[in-house]
Amino acid sequence: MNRNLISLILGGGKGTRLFPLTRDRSKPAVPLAGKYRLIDVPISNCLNSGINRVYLITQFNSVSLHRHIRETYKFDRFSGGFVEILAAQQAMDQAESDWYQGTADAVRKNLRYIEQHGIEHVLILSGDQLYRMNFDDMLHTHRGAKADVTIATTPVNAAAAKGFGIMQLDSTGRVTDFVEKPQTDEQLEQVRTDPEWLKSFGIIANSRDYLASMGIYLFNRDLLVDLLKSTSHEDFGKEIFPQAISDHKVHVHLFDDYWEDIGTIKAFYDANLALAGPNPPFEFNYEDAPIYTQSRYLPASRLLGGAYHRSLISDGCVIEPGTTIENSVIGLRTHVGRNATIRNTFIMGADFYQKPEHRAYDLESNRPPLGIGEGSVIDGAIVDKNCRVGRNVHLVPPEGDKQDREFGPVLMRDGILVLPKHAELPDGWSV
Ligand code: ADQ
Ligand code: ADP
Repeated sequence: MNRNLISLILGGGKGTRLFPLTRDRSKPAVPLAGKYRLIDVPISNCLNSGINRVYLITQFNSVSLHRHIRETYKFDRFSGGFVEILAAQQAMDQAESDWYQGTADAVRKNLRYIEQHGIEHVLILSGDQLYRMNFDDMLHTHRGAKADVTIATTPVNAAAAKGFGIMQLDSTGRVTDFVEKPQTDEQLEQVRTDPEWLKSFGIIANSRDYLASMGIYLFNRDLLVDLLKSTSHEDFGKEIFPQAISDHKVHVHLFDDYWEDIGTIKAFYDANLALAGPNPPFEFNYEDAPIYTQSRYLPASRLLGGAYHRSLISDGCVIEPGTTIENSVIGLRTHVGRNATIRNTFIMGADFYQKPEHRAYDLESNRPPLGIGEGSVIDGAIVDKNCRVGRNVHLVPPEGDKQDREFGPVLMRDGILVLPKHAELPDGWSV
């Protein structure tokens, strides 16, 4: 275990990009791949890299996040390990209007944890990315270069480059230019990297001529404290790095493997469905570096007959006969009624089981029970937890229409229908 390094995970600002999934919970608690939560990814990467002192900075500490962290990440007292939530809402000296500021500001408000005795390095991570990385390799790069700061970087193409902080390097790998989200052709040209340079590191560029910051930063502790105390910069990408590169040794750690920023509805949806395919770009079950999550005592799922293709079915589900499930992720405790069709959809499942007599009672009183009702068709949607979808409901985005809008309780984002947590759709409901 690395005792001189702490990790800070940035667990989300306003969380508007993942709305409505973040309506009732903080971003790190958003369910992922049927049985995990977003926060399990960076925490598991830390634990698998020998880092067991982890702070999670979040704007608000939802009950679900707190419960998940408490029940999942337990350390014995000899290890010195912890995962601690630092919520802005708990910093009583901050006025409410101060909450939602940038990443550097969020770290600045928690300087007292960073300034603790014995800490040499601080690793700053994002809470909404899907990847597997050994941070020990990054520390090795950092030490080898005698860097003050090391930024993990991955090559991306010109279209993607507009969404990231893009860097230019000298021949030693030191950052000489940092442009946050370059938009114009001139800006892009300014930060393009010669593919030959990448090739010398064994990376085939294939038009990925831009080195993107992955939002993963390794700082020498004293420098980080100094940078945050001596400026009022609010953001690492927009302000801290563009300035720091001239006065300090800012280096990169190259990474060329699966890495997705899943902070938008579209990216989140695509990444989840990609996991259901035959050759998923990301595996949760690496023996030497698994992704951890809460262990639950749930029975195996019951699939009572139907056509199931390229799908993940989580624990504790009951799928009635005659169902079609295709290219979908079905979360914990989902009940799917007879002859329902679910395609290209992420159903997050339920937090609790409903007894048969309660289901019967709901049906008698014309309220859809938990789960997906008989004969319903869902295609191209995210169904959040504890939803009640009635019988013969048609939840399919209108053809050719990509405009963000609302259909009753259902929101359309990037052409994907999102049914928020606890929502109900009566029998026969249609978009
Ligand atoms: P963005 O992802 O656009 O770019 P930002 O919105 O600052 O940057 O978010 C980074 C992470 O910090 C996210 O996980 C976010 O949820 C979290 N976060 C933001 N504000 C926060 C706050 N006040 N408190 C707690 N957490 C907060 C950044 C960099 C780019 C880089 C990309 C890589 O600025 O240079 O390329 O990340 O994804
Ligand atoms: P989310 O995943 O949407 O953030 P929560 O974490 O708040 O949701 O809920 C998950 C846990 O809450 C479950 O493990 C379950 O124990 C409990 N829970 C939530 N709602 C209920 C309920 N209505 N009845 C029983 N338990 C519930």
